[in-house]
Amino acid sequence: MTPLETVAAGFTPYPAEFAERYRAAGHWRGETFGRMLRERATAHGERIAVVDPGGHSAAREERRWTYAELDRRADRMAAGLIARGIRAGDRVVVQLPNAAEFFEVVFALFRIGALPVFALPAHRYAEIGYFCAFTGAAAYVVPAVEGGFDYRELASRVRAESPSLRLVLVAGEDAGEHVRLADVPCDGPGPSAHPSPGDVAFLQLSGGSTGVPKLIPRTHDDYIYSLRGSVELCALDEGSVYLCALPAAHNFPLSSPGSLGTLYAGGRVVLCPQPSPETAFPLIEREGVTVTGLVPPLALLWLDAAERGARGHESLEVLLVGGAKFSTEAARRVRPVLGCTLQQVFGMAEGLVNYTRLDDPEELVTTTQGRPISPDDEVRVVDDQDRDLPDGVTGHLLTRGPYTIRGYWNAPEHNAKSFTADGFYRTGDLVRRLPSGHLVVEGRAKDQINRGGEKVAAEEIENHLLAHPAVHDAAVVSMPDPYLGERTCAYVVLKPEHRQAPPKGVELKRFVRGRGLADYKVPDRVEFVEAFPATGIGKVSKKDLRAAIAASLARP
Ligand code: AMP
Ligand code: DBH
Repeated sequence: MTPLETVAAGFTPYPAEFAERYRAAGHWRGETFGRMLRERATAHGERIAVVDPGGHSAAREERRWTYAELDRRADRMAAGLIARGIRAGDRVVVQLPNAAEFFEVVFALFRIGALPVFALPAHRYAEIGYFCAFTGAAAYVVPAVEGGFDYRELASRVRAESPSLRLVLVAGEDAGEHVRLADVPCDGPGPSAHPSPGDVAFLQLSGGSTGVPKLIPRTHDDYIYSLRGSVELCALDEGSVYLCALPAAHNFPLSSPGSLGTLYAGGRVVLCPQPSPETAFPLIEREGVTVTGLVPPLALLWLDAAERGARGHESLEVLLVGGAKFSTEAARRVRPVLGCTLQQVFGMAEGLVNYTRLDDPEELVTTTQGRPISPDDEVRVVDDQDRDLPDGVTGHLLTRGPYTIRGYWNAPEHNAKSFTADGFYRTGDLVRRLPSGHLVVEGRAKDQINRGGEKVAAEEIENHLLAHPAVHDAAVVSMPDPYLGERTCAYVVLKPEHRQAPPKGVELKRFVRGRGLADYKVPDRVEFVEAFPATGIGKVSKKDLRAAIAASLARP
């Protein structure tokens, strides 16, 4: 199979009648990312597209790239990647910090028709090795050293075990045994064919609820529609300055409206090396930032800092908060404390994104998670038997629409469970719908912990715990946390022969970390029990475990 055939084989296309409807409605306009950047460069070439303050391993000094420069760089990077054997349909794992190179590489790949696989800086050997193996990745792009972690070493290890991986590119001065990203661009021939708007543009990651992360295939047409819709609802235009404070590759800061939405609107993206108020506020002030997106724990940190008198945030007009539930109490503080409009956003990399509208009454903005972008987003709230529920009653959220996937990439068994026969995605979220169409997130049915916006699939962590020689069984559940909303608690049953001299909790944490897992997935707490509480039919009752840890935390 050619790389393009491999991509197509794992992709569940939109049924023809839906594709036609979305085109007829003007949602899908036949745009692609490669051409979008070219058009913006033609329309306003000398305007600044990306500001990177530097100070990371990709570059010490500040960079300010115009649209024309980003466009030119993407072309030269595309030519260089082609010269090094990257072809349409190749998968390329991109794991970069918030650096200008992220856009140079990603737009180059878009132009070639190669697919970025959007890894996060926090991912380690377990995740990256899996992404490379599962996608058959041809290349992997990393920084040199970032946050004290040497990605070149990780890349060497991954490369030794991934036969498909032909190329490791390092953003930074010293690439070690790999290739310097800065040495790739050239003036050679560009791509011979352009990707089609209906082609898969990239693979995004799901927070997941299964043993291994799932990959989300998004097309140019569907994703660009979600950008256009977001740009409109967030009122972005050429004068907008978006601060990318969360990891750039995550779906929220990428597309809601995020950096890609900002570039779509002809605005300016300012990359923030890390999201603390100490770093972000001065940058906001210096660059005249007008809009940004944060997860709830960071929004709380910003609110507290501003209340204590920290300044610099004054140019902010809109603050988007999403990724996890933002409490009404915190939401009410945004306008008085930060002086900007709050926009709640409830989205998912699989598609559906809900926003509160900028002109919604304060009550809706502070108590709901918004309503869908598109009039063609179909939302169902159903009971356990998939029967529709009336407004106001909490149930499972199912959705289908012009930018929601019809299947994970290459996951037929899982797709049979995650999608209804007629193509609705089972989000795993429990919501209540108001007559206005606004949704209130009430909880979660999926086996996942939402650690302040960072999703942890319980089963994935349980599998790692089960690999420990002393562990007989493991059940990972959420526990309440005042700062992150939730943290992870691992309940563990030891093998009988290990009960006399049990390992300590920290040892199990160290063990999980040692298996090369992203830090945020390491259990925050480990509890040893003799047996798990069971449900009526004998399954582990996670409900009881959650209640037990919550009760024990509540005791003084
Ligand atoms: P993912 O599938 O990894 O992209 O994560 C999407 C999930 O994050 C959603 O299905 C929700 O569970 C959660 N989520 C995102 N935004 C919000 C929000 N504003 N409030 C509550 N949960 C959210
Ligand atoms: O949590 C998410 O995945 C998310 C949150 C807000 C998202 O994907 C989005 C907006 O687009």
